[in-house]
Amino acid sequence: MLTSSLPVRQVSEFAADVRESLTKPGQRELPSKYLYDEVGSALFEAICVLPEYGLTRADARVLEKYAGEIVGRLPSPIQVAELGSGSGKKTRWILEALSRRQMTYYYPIEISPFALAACAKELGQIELVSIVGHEKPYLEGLRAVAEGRAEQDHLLVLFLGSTIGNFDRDAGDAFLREMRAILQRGDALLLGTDLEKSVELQLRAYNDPAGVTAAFNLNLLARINREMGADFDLSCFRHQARWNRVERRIEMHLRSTCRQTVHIPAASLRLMLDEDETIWTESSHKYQAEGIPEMAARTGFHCEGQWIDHEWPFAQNLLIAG
Ligand code: AVI
Repeated sequence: MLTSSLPVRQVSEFAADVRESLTKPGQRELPSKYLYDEVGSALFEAICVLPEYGLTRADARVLEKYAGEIVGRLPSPIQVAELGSGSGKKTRWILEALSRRQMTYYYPIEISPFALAACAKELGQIELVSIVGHEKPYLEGLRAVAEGRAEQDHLLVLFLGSTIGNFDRDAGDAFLREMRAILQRGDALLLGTDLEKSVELQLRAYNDPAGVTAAFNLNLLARINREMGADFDLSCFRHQARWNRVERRIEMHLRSTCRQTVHIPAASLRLMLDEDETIWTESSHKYQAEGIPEMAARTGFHCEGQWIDHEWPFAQNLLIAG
């Protein structure tokens, strides 16, 4: 039996979100945050090691190479909060660099208890680092960390892996502004952003030949079947990755291969899909390095430094709350 089923309150929130997004006029959607149940999180870990998906390795390479330099630009003393820690592997470089100069508290913030456990296992052994996990949505967790800190402590927030790219551009700005409102002047945000590269490379990263990304995408329908008693027939859907040239983003869709009806009892929904109609499940916005300082200025930060991986164009941006 899967242990990742949600408590009743969250199932009904999930059902309400599924109902709302699938019945939107025009393009049907499903919120990308629901891709990450236990199976989806494991599939995402597998995506991160795919040869075609260079993003995670680039993110880690920049941190490994420049952690000392990045840490050298931070105020002292400083505590670290991470939004969506994942397994915590990349964070090691920053925590090790910081622990050379101070005792550090590290607060991973995650809604997934599995990811929090993996993170504690991965990072638990670093000397002079204490880990306190928060099983909460990002901003709620960050608020708790910010309120609990000692007066003299600054905060470094890590938002790595280009997760910001999964927000629409306006929602990304709004999210950074909300984050800024929780922080104090001089606090830091290390923001990872995947940079634009050839369309071919980008499409391959989200449509790998082994089908791992397809499985990750299709698992969302399987999850709705498991948790809501729905009857999606996965063999009647195909994974699709598209490059949206206007919005500068990859979009993941699930294409219905025939005209079909799906029942989702927990969402009180009977869904009729046409042949070739798609359900849009995720966006991954891509960035230009020169645009990041503007994004920082729009949202109450200034860009103090930028470190770029040229093998797989990716930028770590150090933003300071102004
Ligand atoms: C978590 N996020 C940054 C990944 C991305 O690249 O947008 C999720 C992902 N979706 C498909 N592959 C990876």
